[in-house]
Amino acid sequence: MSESNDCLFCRIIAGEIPSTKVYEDDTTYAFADINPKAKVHVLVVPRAHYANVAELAAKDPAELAHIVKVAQSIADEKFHGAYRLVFNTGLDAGQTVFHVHAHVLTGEVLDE
Ligand code: DGP
Repeated sequence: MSESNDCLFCRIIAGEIPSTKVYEDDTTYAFADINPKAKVHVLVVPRAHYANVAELAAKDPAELAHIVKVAQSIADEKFHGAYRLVFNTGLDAGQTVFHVHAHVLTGEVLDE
């Protein structure tokens, strides 16, 4: 089975599984988290498959910087530029989908 058949987020990026799009460009896709932990909870992902943020940083640091820029622009639009950016990395840290994704939490004042 190919990576995109195996990987939930590859299938979302390919449009095989529906999602609520927030932003897209040639390299990056952003969509609403199915289980929001804040008023606005967006997942920002590279279209290319990397398992986690460390792999992305090593192989395509420009894309990692771009993901931060996309997160910033979402927060600029939704909540005067304030946001929390989380990359869960590893099963024991709560990573459940092994296609790197930035959680962007914004839209309201966040608890610590
Ligand atoms: P993590 O635990 O860091 O791997 O985050 C995975 C996130 O993905 C979690 O917050 C829920 C979200 N998620 C899982 N399945 C789907 C889905 O089918 N659609 C959407 N929009 N989000 C999903």
